[in-house]
This record gives sequence, C-alpha cells and structure tokens, in this order.
Amino acid sequence: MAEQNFVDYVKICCRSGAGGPGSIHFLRDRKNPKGGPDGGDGGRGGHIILRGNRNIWTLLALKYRKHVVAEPGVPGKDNNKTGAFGEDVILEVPLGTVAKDAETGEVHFEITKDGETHILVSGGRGGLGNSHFKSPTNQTPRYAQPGEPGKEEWKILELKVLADVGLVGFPNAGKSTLLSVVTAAKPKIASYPFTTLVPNLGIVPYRDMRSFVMADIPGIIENAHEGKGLGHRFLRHIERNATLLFMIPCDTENIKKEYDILLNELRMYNEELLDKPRVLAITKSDLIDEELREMLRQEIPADVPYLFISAVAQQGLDELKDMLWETFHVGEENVAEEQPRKGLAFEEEE
Ligand SMILES: Nc1nc2c(ncn2[C@@H]2O[C@H](COP(=O)(O)OP(=O)(O)OP(=O)(O)O)[C@@H](O)[C@H]2O)c(=O)[nH]1
Ligand SMILES: [Mg+2]
Repeated sequence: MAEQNFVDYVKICCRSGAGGPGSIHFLRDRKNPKGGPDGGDGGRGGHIILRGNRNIWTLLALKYRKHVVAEPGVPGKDNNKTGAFGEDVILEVPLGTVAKDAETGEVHFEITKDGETHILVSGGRGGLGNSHFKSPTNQTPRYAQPGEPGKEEWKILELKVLADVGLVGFPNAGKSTLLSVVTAAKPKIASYPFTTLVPNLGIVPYRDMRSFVMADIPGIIENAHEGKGLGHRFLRHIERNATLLFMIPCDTENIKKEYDILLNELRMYNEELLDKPRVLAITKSDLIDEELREMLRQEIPADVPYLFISAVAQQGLDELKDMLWETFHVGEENVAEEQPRKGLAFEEEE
C-alpha cells in the first residue's frame, strides 16, 4: 500500500500570474480641474513558490495537480495607488526536492531545509502607471505600461530521499524486513527478489527519545549499472544518506564477493558514494550457529565494521542501531536538533 503512495517524480505545468497593467488617469477635482497624471502601477503577478516541509515525505500531493496557476496582479489605480500583488501559490514539498526545467533539464535549485523557499516561476512585473511618464514636453501622458505577462513553463520535481541510513543489498537480503522490525513502516516482504519496487522510509526510534530515518531501496544486482534487474537509478535515493548499511545474508555463498559487487555498483553510479561511512550487517543470522559464524568471520572484508543480525529473531538490532548512530553522530552530540526555520529566500519587490 505504502509503495503506491511514494511518488518521487512529478512533471507539472506552472503558470505564474501576469503583472497588472499601469493605470492611465489624471487628477480631476474642483481645486485641480487640470491636475497631472496620477495613474498608479499595476501589482506584480503571483509567483509559484516551493517550500520545504519536513513532515512531507513524497511528492504525492502534486501528482494529481498537473496545472499550477497563480493569480494575476491587480491593475494600478488613480491617486497613484499600486494594484495588489497577485496571490502566490506555495507548494509544500519534502526535503530533498530538486526542481528542474522540463525542457532543458537545467537544475534550478534544491530544497534541503524545513521552511526553505525558492521561486519556481516568477510572476510578471506590474506595469508603470502614467504618472511615471510625465515630462517637461508631455504633461499629460496618455499611456501606461502593460503588465509583464505571466510565464507558462513545465517543471520537473524530483525527490532525493534524505535519510540517515540507506539500506544497500541484493534482492532478498532482508532489507524490508529490517525496516519493518526497527520502524513502524510496513513494507511488502516476500521470499522472491525485487519485492520492493520503490523506496520505503521509516523512522527508527533510538535511545533517549532520539530517532533517525532509514531508507529501504530496491535490491541491487551485479551489472545494475547496465540496467540489470531494476537498474541502479534508485541509488539516487541514498546519495544523501549519511551512512550506508550493506546487508548480506549469512547463507550467501561468498560474502566478500557480494560485498565487492555492491561496492562496484555504487562506484559505477557515483564514486562519491564510496566516501560515506559503511556498516555491514550479516542478515538472517538466526539460520546459523556460533560455529558457522566463526567460519564466516574469516571471509568478511576487513575494511568495514560488521555484525550479525536477525530481524526475524530480533537479534543484534540494538547493537546495530548503536553502530549506525555512532557513524553519523560522532562529535555531533549536543548539536541542536531543530533546523532553524529559514526566512523567505527571495526578495519581495519594493
Ligand atoms: N530467517 C530469516 N529470514 C529472513 C530474515 N529477514 C528476512 N528474511 C526473509 O527473507 C526474504 C526476503 O526478505 P525481504 O525483507 O523482502 O528482502 P529485501 O531485501 O527487501 O528484498 P527485495 O525487496 O526483493 O530487494 C523473506 O522471505 C523474509 O521473510 C531473518 O532475519 N531471518
Ligand atoms: Mg524489499
């Protein structure tokens, strides 16, 4: 169920508001039968703005909202009154949303903080009223600027999941099972490969009311970078994870070999993934006894901290959480948890 609700890509048509036209007006009253021009400026058209919201996890809300239209600015008025701005449309998006132009693919910006805002499509400027055009040679300008038109543009919003731990493993390694045991998430679990088709996220409660986010992604196989299996495009979801948790079942023929294949697939996707801290979990350890564990220890790669776990028998899970927490919170104790709410990242006109 949760799987269908995870939307990490939307294409939307945005139309910002047109600027209001400037006004053509002359002051006329009993005292000033021939007063000067006093037409005010038109108001700016509404922007389309994205705002980061840490409580939203997917782009689902935008999936069915193909057209996003902001209001036009109000025309200028007499007495040099500026028209009201068109109302902006503010779209709340999850942290990790990347905004791109659909035609050129150009990346506009990325939302990473709660409350962070960026203008996706700006509204048209309001036109100047006729009072601006008075000159020594023309005291009664009978024209004003029209408002700038709004812009209609297609945009792509893409979500890179921001989690603390990303699960990396072959299909059937037990990734979703682990997520279902240490978080409240209810991913689909089954004994066939590629059960997970889209990422699942869960929040892992940790000691002292702390927590971290875990991202379960579809399984990776050898040559995923050539499109084998589900390919490796899901790796983009773990690009931003602080720590990668490699998961290899204890009954795997050659743990070292599987570990190297996974490392290589990460490398083929983005070499920087290899700079992240890694932890290796040997999963389904309820299937083996101490003697077998001892044998397996010989073939475990030396360059990574590891431990034996069993999600089903709930073994080694507290130790695993400790190990993970250590990797991304070393030296960070006492750092304020809350991100300060950032003010608007754009300048209002005037
Ligand atoms: N004995 C045992 N079986 C487990 C354990 N964890 C998972 N399994 C079984 O392994 C199979 C695969 O589990 P999943 O959690 O769906 O594996 P996955 O890594 O998410 O697989 P994909 O989504 O296909 O990539 C299921 O039949 C699980 O019941 C465990 O700790 N012990
Ligand atoms: Mg799965």
